[in-house]
Parts: sequence; structure tokens; C-alpha cells
Amino acid sequence: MVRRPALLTRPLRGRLPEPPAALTTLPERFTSRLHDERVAAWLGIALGACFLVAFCTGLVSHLMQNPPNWMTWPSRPVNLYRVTQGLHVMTGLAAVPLLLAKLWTVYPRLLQWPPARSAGHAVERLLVFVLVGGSLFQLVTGVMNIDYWYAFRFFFTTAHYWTAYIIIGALLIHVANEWAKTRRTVMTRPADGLRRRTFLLTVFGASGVVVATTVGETVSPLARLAVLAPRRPGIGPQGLPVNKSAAGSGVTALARDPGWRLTVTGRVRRELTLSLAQLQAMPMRTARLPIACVEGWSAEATWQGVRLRDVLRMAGVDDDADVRVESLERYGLYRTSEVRPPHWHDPLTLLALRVNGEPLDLDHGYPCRLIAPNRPGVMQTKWVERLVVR
Ligand SMILES: Nc1nc2c(c(=O)[nH]1)N[C@H]1C(S)=C(S)[C@@H](COP(=O)(O)O)O[C@H]1N2
Ligand SMILES: [Mo]
Repeated sequence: MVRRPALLTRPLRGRLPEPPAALTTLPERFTSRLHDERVAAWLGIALGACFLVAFCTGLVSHLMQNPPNWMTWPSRPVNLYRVTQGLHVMTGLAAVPLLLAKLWTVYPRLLQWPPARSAGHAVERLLVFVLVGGSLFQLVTGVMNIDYWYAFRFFFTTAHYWTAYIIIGALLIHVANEWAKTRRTVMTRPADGLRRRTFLLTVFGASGVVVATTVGETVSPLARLAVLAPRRPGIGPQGLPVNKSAAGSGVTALARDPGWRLTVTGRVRRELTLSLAQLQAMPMRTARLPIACVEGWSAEATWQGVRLRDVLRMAGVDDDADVRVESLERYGLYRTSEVRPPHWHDPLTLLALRVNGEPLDLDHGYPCRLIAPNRPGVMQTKWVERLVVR
């Protein structure tokens, strides 16, 4: 037990007004035995586990996309990001039924009188509101985001990132406060637990159904079950989903232009300007690699193209150089991406010209796109036109 400063536990002085009449009759109205500690405790444990996994995997995703200077991600295992991001989205989705059930279970407590027994209790309750508000915000906007419903005015990624810290902070304090009680509750086994067990199994079942009907967006053998998934492996041009089309990015004319050239510039010993025919004449390599989108879907494909390292070595690039890959796309957040040494040295990192046996579809990045192992989809730049070495 944590000993709290006396100031926080001292009962609030002064007379509170009598509770409003509606509140005094409330206890009789919440007769369901499901509004109880036991249900709340088990749902809390499941939610806590989901949030912990979502937080850690979210952090991985953030750091892969915005690596601080002292940190570089390995390019292997090839499917690492696919797994962490799949877990991120699946635990987030599984949390939706859990959170709704938990809120329903505990909502009578919203109306408790007095609202706070002590200053410490007031702070505790305030933190619960922060936790509930933050969790609802995170799950609602998260689901909207993976369904490409950008109805909000703020930038999702930034809001999602900072809200995660608020939630995890409030959650740690909440767990510290509830730990002893929760332990006691789940260790005892009441005789009349059948209804509660049925309720809990129904809620966990609902989470299971949500996951089962979505997880096929990244576990391809289950693709046919994935009726809730907006993107599925196998569906899209060349058997591959498309996130942003060439038309949507305004690159159709530029990408089709026979005058297209790939240039390699910046800190190089020889600047290069390569036509598509010149690239095609270089040694062709094959790599079986997934696109693993931050939104949770992923799909594996067989890519063919030239190794990025072959092109960079032709230009005489230092081994420790960073490379910025730039797209023909003129606007948009994902028109460039950074490739650090572990990724460009990897023999599987390609400037792909073909996928699944055909020249790249316009929507998959024709004439040339980046594909690298263990890398978020947003960093697999399509319609590449320039490599800038730094
Ligand atoms: N230039 C450019 N490249 C891009 C994007 C983009 O918007 N512009 N979207 C990225 C995202 S979010 C994903 S998931 C992958 C999807 O590749 P695909 O459409 O070929 O499946 O492309 C990435 N490459
Ligand atoms: Mo993506």
C-alpha cells in the first residue's frame, strides 16, 4: 500500500448540499449485478493489456518513422513492422468492445454522492475522466483513420501520438490506485458468478469477433474472413491494395512521361541521370517483401528491380550516408522518405520496376518505387524521381 500525504486523504470539510432528489433513488435503479467490481476488474485487466501492447507498438511505429539521430532501425527481420503494426491496430480494435462494456459497468459511479471524499479522491476521479476521454478519443479517431474517414480537422498522427502519453500516464496512476482492490477481487471466487461470467465471455467474444473479421487484412490466409477490413491482401491492381492512387496524387502525366529520369544527387562522387531503359539494363533482383501500412493492413508481393545499393555505389556514395528518396508527387506528406545505411545496404532493398511479374501499375508507383524490408508502408515511396544523398 502506498502511504498518501495526509492532505490528500483528509475528508473534505464543509457541508455538502444534500444530493439532488434524483440521486437518492438511484441505488435502486442500478439493480444489475453486472455493475460491479468483479466485472470492472476483469475488463480493466483486459483493457490494460490491450493498451500496453498498443502503446509499445505505437511507439515502435513512431520511432521507425521519426528516428532520432542516435537511433537506426535494423532492416531485419523483414516482417517485424508488419507484426508490430498489426498488433497495434488489432489490440486497438479489440479494446473497443472492452471499453464500451467497462464504461457501461462503471457508469453508475459517475453519479456517486459526494462526488469526492477527499482532495486525493477528487484528483483520482479527475484522472479517470482524463483516461476515459483520452481512450474514447484514441479509439474513435483510430477507427476512423483506418477506415479513411478523415472527418477531423486536426492531424491524426500528432494527436494520436500525444494522447497516447496522456492515457498511459493516467492509466499507470489508475492501475496503482486500483491494484490492491483488483487483486483481491479477482482472487476470490463468488458462488453466484454465472451471469457475470456469461457477460464477460460475451464481451471478450465480441472483441474476438472484431479481431477475427479484421485480422485477415494482414494475415493473408484469413483474408476472406476480413469483412470489416477496408484493405485486404489480394485485392487491388496486381493483387495488391492501393493506399493513394496516381490520380489522387496528381502524378499520372509525370509518371507516364517517357522523358522520366531517375537522378542521384547530393553528396555523390558522380551525379547520375538514368532513364528507365538504363535501369532495366542493370542487374535485376527479386525480393519477396510486404507493404505494411501504418493502418494495419499488409500484403506480400514479389518485387523486381535494381538494388538501391547498386545505384548508390554507382554514384560513389559513402557507406554511412543517409539518402532521401523523393517522389514525382509535388505535395503530400509522403512524397519523400529517409533511407538510412542499414536499409540501403540491405540486398533486399530495391528500386522496384516490376511487381508480381508485371511492370508496376501506375498506382503502385510506376515507373519506379522504393521497397525495403522492415519498413512502414508510408516510407515505401512511390513514383521515385530523385535520390538525394546527405
Ligand atoms: N509518393 C508516395 N508514396 C507513397 C504514398 C504516397 O502517398 N505518396 N503512400 C504510402 C503508403 S501510406 C503506403 S501504405 C504504400 C502503399 O503502397 P501501394 O499503394 O503500392 O500498396 O505506399 C506508400 N508510398
Ligand atoms: Mo500506408
